[in-house]
Amino acid sequence: MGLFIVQAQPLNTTGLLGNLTDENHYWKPFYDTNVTQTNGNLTISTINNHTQKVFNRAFLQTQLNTSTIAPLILTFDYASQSARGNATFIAEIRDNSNEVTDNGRNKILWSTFLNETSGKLLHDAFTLPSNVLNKPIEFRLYIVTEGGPSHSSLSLKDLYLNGEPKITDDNIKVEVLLRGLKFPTSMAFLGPNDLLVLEKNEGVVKRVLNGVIQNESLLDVPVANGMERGMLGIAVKKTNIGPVHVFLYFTESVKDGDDVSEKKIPLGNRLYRYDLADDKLVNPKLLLDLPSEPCCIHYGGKVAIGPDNNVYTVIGEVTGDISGHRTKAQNFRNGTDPDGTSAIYRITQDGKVVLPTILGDKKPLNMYYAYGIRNSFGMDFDPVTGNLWDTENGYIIGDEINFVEPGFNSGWKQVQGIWNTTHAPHPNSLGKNETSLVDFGGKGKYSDPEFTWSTGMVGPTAVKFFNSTKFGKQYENDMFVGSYHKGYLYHFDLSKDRNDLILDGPLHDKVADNTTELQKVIFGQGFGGITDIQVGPDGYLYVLTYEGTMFRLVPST
Ligand SMILES: [Ca+2]
Ligand SMILES: [Ca+2]
Ligand SMILES: [Ca+2]
Ligand SMILES: [Ca+2]
Repeated sequence: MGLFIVQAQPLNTTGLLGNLTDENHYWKPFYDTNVTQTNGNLTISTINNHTQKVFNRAFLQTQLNTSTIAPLILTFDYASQSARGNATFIAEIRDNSNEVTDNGRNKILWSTFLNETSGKLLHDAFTLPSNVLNKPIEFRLYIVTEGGPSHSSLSLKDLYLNGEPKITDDNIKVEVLLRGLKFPTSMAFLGPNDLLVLEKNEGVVKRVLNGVIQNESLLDVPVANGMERGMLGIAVKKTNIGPVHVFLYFTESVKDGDDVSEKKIPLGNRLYRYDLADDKLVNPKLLLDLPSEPCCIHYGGKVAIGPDNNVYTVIGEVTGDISGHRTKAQNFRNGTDPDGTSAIYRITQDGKVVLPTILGDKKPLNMYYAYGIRNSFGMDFDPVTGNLWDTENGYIIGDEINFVEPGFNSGWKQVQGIWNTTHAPHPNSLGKNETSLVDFGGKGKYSDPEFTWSTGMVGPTAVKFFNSTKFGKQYENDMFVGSYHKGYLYHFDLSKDRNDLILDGPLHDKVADNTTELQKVIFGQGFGGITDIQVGPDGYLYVLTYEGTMFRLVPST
């Protein structure tokens, strides 16, 4: 049997533990290690005290024999951990086929230290590389002990790969609404049980009616689809008279995938307005034509309609950290004028400049609402205050949640998170005056993120305010944030004036310094790569993942 059937059918949340009873997949203790299963928990523990370094370990031999769509997320649910002396904990995946390294050992495909939990860590997740797929592998857990009294143990409640999501609040449960979407990036509701979903690589807009994906696409346009290119963002606006407007952001090309198959340069990252008529999107009107060169990442793409009825969209620096654009919008004081990258845009629904402008009158700066953005996959307006918030993606570290006032400068490429881009603490951060950044004649204002991660591999994506009472007063208008790499759904309370997040204890510094600190704001786990979050007309929370699943969070009873 396939232990990990990803995508083809839902994985059992009991993951590895569920297979302890399978004769083909069982944990083998090695070298003074006990492996026990009690109360549903898997515990590995050291037997003897050693005076020298010892790798106590347990193996699970298995095979990840199904192809999957990234990300491949391995989640640990801890029961307890007890470390004495200098014990450390390691998880590792080795190639168990014939491929061996020079020293005759099975090749290590992936390895990580497990965090010291101190009894506080409930769960942790890791994104696995795709090279662990389609070959026999050995999954190993180690306790490394070194001298002195070292009886240590690691007890897991569960260990699973791309399993079913879990919510930390028992009063809320997760339903699977549908599976089988192809790389969905964004969604928008037309009405109750009626929504539009974008499929990235084929450049299509699909309608989902009562949980069923309709066969006929509402729109199919040619898109470049390498890496982060494709059909990326959508917003729907109903008008009192006339057709429903559908705003779409995509990487337009001559035919689907010609950037990959023929090395064609895309036509551009473009924002269009369409009319919805007879189950089709018609009358395209080009509103923005943004850069898509030199290459294929940091394209942003989310679209939102503001309380001012203007259209907002976001684009990153376009291409990676070395070859990205170097203009004043990336805080290069001697750089060229902004070229359309690293911006949150604000335009009218007809694509006109909104007056008065915020940062300058020259095109395209006259449409910039914010700048200094490395990349973003999430934007939403606070339904109480009308303020804009976004998520941004850091380089190695420094993923962010930001309160985005008009003229906001997020600091890239001098600052990311609260660090300068060499990852030293940024001297001017945490509220002090900025002098080294571009401010467009005093019109731009830098501010630190309201929340930032100093841990890597987060990839925050969608941000959504829960303007619903369906989960009780305690969640009304709270902020939910999705993430790509670890499959976490985060939850944040806002301060009374709603300009800050309420962050207690070790998060009071607004920095998640480690996984343990994050536990308080992790609301759900095991979602896979979240790409969008919406509140439905039914008042429930909808979560979309890149693996093609749409979830709905509803009250448990
Ligand atoms: Ca297409
Ligand atoms: Ca920033
Ligand atoms: Ca709340
Ligand atoms: Ca902290």
